[in-house]
Amino acid sequence: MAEFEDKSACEVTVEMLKKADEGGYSTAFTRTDTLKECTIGASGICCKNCAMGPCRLTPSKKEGEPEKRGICGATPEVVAARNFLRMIAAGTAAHSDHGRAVAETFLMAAKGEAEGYQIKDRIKLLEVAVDLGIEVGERPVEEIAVEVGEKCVAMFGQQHGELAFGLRAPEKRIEIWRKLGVFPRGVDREVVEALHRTHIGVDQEMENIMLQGSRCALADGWGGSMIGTELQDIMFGTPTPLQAKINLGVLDKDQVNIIVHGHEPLLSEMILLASQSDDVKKRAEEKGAKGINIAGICCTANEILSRHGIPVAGNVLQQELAIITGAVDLMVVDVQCVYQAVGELSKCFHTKVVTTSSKGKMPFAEYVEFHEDRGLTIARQIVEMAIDNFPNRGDVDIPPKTQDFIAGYDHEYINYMLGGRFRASYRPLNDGIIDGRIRGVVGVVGCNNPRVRHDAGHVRVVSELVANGCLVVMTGCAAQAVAKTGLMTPEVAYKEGIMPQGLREICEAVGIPPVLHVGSCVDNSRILIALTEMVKEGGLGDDISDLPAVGCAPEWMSEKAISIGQYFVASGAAVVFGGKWPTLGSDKFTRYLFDGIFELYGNSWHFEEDPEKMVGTLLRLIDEKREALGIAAKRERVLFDMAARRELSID
Ligand code: SF4
Ligand code: MSK
Repeated sequence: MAEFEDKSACEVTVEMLKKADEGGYSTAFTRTDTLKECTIGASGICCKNCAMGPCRLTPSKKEGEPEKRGICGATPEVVAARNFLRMIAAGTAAHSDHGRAVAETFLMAAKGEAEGYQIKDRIKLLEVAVDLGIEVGERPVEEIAVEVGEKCVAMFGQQHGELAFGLRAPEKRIEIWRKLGVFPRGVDREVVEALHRTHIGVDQEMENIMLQGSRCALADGWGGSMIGTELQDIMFGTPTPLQAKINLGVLDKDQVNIIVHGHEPLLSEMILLASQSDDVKKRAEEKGAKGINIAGICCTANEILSRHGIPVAGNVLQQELAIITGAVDLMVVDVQCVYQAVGELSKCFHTKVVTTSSKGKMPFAEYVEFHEDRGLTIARQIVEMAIDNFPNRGDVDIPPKTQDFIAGYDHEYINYMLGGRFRASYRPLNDGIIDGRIRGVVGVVGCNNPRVRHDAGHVRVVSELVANGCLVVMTGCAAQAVAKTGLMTPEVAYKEGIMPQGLREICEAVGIPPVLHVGSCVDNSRILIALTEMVKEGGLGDDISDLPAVGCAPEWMSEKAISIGQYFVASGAAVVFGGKWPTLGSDKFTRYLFDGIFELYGNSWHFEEDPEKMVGTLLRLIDEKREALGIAAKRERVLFDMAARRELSID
């Protein structure tokens, strides 16, 4: 079992890996063992941007030998910078194409042309309308919604000027962006320009390449992602805290199990709606099932979790393991983070895998094209496919363990919970930081990566941050990793040894856990708004770069994570990544990202492979900001108490 335990810190995952091994099933974990990474590619110095290459600019082994150049003369730092910018562009494109699909559906819903979708949060609609400069007055809600939808759709193709949501940032940050010329113009334009600049023979200065890196990433955080989050909230409801369960034990042997996986809630919201109708439930009973059980994986899970408390089956590395339980009657996917392997693996079981987006098809899967104008009808068709597949089940082996946790802490709710309905504000949070009860705020986000022990980095970093008095906000698969430990329950505040007295007092008084689940990957835009609110509240400087707040991604793997990291850095927050760093082949470019850009943004990137050392870096960065603000207090680093570790099953 030890060998399996080396691969994951999640007990349920370890159990399923053993089962996969016994059954001879290939998973991302086993493929990692057999697939050696290409060290040149991994260090960012392989260029294949034209057919004169690929040019592998490995460092010279002999002293005095000149540095390698590409056939076009490209230096390692330029190759590394171009590769880095291409990652940002791909990440921005993924988040923003999600945002565009949401905006287009929103517009259809506002016009009454999207079956099953509606305008649920009218207050948020008006707030967003005001931010977009739309006249509200006594106008009908539908009319305002149409104008909001049109403005948001237009932000993707906007060619000039400044993205409207970027103007929500603190004034000082806006001035920095204007001075550097990195205020994004339109979402698509920044992605296109990033690809143009990295084409052979265009941008050959790493500093200039990275200006576009910032502009493109900002178009993600303050553009595509923010549009996605805001309009999803208006259509499906702004999240508020609710209790849910997590881990593969949420699958039910007696019910039809449907896994929703991918990213956009446009599909999963309709699947949920379709599964609740009486005749669909009756059909399930006729097939011998006690009901229909919807569970999520990856960020689709986070979306329907945050708004409906739908259980989470697991994070990205558990997608294949879910199928190996034999209990999944249908896995329906849309876009992003869906492993191609699930299609082929499903053929070893009765599970149907259904792709729904024309952007993402897969061998061995059935394709049911999703169209938002007939969303509910198509969702119903998919739910019926799952029901009809229920009698085909073979052996079922569901690991029984689940964990309760609380999700749904968006920035609006944080505002409300701290100050109450009549004096909602970030004042208590800022005061808690100023008086030292909260040492700092850390956003821990991102994926799992089988090249590092599954969930271990997230859990280690977060538990130690909490033990050292930090309030942690989380999104994505990282949030799911920590939800599995129990650190996302308010009761944790009453346990000994978990956190220092000051943080404990705040958690007890407000009734929150020390770790807040704030949603999916696009919801990192909520963290941008929360940081801005902290600045505007006062007492912690006049820019995001002054705050004792840091971002980190201990187990990242996706290009979206690089885009997220860059938009946080360009917005003024320090960012620490774990796992591996994609530019180490060029010292010059790496030093620029880690030190050079500090001059521009007031913070920079950092890399720390070891989670233990990562905590040290995060605390140091927080303490430096506290020192600069004149609110520093001398304190020792606390290690997470062993008894508490056992109580939370954190190894
Ligand atoms: Fe090589 Fe230059 Fe072509 Fe890249 S762009 S593959 S470095 S010749
Ligand atoms: S799903 S991007 S693996 S967090 Fe957003 Fe998880 Fe990373 Fe996909």
